[in-house]
Amino acid sequence: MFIRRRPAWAIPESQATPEALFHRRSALKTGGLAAIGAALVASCGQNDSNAATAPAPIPGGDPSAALYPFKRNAAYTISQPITDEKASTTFNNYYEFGTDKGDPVKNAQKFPIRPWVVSFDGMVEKPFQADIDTLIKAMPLEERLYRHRCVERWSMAVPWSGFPMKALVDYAKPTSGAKFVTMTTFLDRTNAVGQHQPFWPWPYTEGLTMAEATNELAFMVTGMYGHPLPKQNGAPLRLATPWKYGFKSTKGIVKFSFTDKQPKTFWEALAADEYGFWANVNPAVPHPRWSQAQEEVIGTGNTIPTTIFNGYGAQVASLYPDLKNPIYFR
Ligand SMILES: Nc1nc2c(c(=O)[nH]1)N[C@H]1C(S)=C(S)[C@@H](COP(=O)(O)O)O[C@H]1N2
Ligand SMILES: [Mo]
Repeated sequence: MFIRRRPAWAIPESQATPEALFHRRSALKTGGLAAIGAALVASCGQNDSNAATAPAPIPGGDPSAALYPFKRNAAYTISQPITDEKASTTFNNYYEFGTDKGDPVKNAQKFPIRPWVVSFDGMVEKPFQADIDTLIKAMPLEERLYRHRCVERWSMAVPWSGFPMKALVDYAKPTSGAKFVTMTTFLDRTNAVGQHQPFWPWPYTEGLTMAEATNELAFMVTGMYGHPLPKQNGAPLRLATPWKYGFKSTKGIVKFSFTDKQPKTFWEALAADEYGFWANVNPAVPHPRWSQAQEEVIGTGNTIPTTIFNGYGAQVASLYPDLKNPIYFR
């Protein structure tokens, strides 16, 4: 038995009105790592044979499955152990499927991920759509080991399969005026229980500058641990930007829009003072409600110090002209 508690940044459904969000923060100061720990223990205790967690089969099988595993790119490695797959696939943030860490693995399995069409629009030579399997086959596929740091102070280390976002940007052919790319998650109120919650600004959106999106580290993810992504981890297409807090890593992407205006993101629309557009990891810039100096490595119970840009400063620090400006770090 355990007591289900919300992470500090989440709110119970009953309080989930914009008014509640902005006026009841003082009631939300409890929780934090204790809640994360409880959720992890709970989710890891789930029974594998639970029918609710058995993935809905794709008719004819996952057309991309035979492409795995992708060849590992040795340039992207890490010094810490890879997180146990059981931990990283049962302890998730994917609010489309519920706000508790164990909700996505339970609630996402019936969600259909084929057919899956990805749209490219806005400031591109010509708007177009691509079937996910056509897109995957057109991309330079590889595996990378990356660290992932959530704004809630937990982290993991994962072998992602996918392709550089730079290759996707080239495929989209943005025009020279494009300065940002917005990623949009699916909207499916029938199959995503979290999207029944009407006050949140669905669909989930996130954005990057073109310089960020074409940085060598920005990675489009289609799989993990050498096979296609589990639904709870954002199948069939998600982002990994390992120098930024995890909420930038949009899951279940259906659209890339190119624009010359900085997009307003899902979390910015909800709480701009807490979850900004830039969201680069920095242990020296606390979240308004908690320190970011440390992180708990899921599946281990260990707490380790957080590092600037999550350890990826060599690749990305030059993207940010003023490293003293706290706006880049929330
Ligand atoms: N569409 C969508 N993408 C999302 C989220 C979400 O709720 N919806 N949560 C984000 C957050 S806060 C984190 S930490 C990561 C979690 O990825 P994981 O469950 O694979 O660890 O997904 C990110 N992408
Ligand atoms: Mo997160």
